[in-house]
Amino acid sequence: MDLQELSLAVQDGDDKKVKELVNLALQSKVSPENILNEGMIGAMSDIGEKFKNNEIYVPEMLMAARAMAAGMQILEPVLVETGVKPIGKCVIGTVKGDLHDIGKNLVKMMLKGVGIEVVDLGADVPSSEFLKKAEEIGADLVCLSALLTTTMPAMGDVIRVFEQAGVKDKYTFMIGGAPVTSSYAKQINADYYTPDAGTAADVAKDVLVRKAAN
Ligand code: B1M
Repeated sequence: MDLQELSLAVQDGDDKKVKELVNLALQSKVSPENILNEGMIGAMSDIGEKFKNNEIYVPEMLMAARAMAAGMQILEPVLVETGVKPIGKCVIGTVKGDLHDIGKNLVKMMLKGVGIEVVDLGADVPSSEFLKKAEEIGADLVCLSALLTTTMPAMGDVIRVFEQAGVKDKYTFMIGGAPVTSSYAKQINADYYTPDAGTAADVAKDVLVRKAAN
């Protein structure tokens, strides 16, 4: 099945068509990873390019994001199916001032997929909320996402809140998002930067397996 039609439906913000095409692709035995990567994530990159070139504006971006979310509702259970008992706990959120949650939702899904229990704080999350929830659930990992150059510093704010409370070393801090880099992770004292959701899940699993072995 040609996933180009799905990509175009996401870009057009046609959530009904996106649902139909995701279902059709699954029935045609296209792998959920291909549906996600080729049909949907690629569509959001194209949308970003068009926005940058002033070919589309915020409302169109928003409609594309909604269409992607509609498709994800169908894909998520298929991708997450795992059956293993939790290997660790994590709190995740997009930092203060940032409303982008699609990438964060993908990271959440992949973390669940490797057997991690995830508490999702949503988007535009105040720094103190990460500390509150991490302490409450006894999290192992704190995962932060930022998509704007202007909100990246809020990731450093979160880590500072944990440092000030004297509990930073209890947790592993993972950060990511399009403008984030590994040198930025070092700069703000985060433990890991990963470029995509799959790598984030691999690294998180590795951290938890090593922790369990100690
Ligand atoms: Co916005 N936006 N947006 N936007 N938006 C970008 C990010 C932008 C690059 C577009 C552009 O100019 N080309 C640009 C940022 C420029 C910059 O800062 N350098 C931008 C802008 C400017 C804005 C506004 C300021 C626009 C305005 O109002 N004038 C505004 C800001 C609002 C705010 O947050 N306060 C805004 C608003 C929006 C919408 C609300 C309309 C919508 C978001 C809806 C939503 O998320 N529910 C939106 C969208 C959709 C985008 C683009 C088109 C797509 C983002 C996306 O979902 N990508 C984006 C352009 C682009 O990225 N090419 C753009 C797909 C997603 C799967 O990728 O989130 O990168 P991503 O996640 C990846 C990795 O980064 C990584 O894994 C994911 C996949 O494997 N990852 C992690 C993410 N988090 C991670 C955490 C980890 C590890 C990996 O560890 C914990």
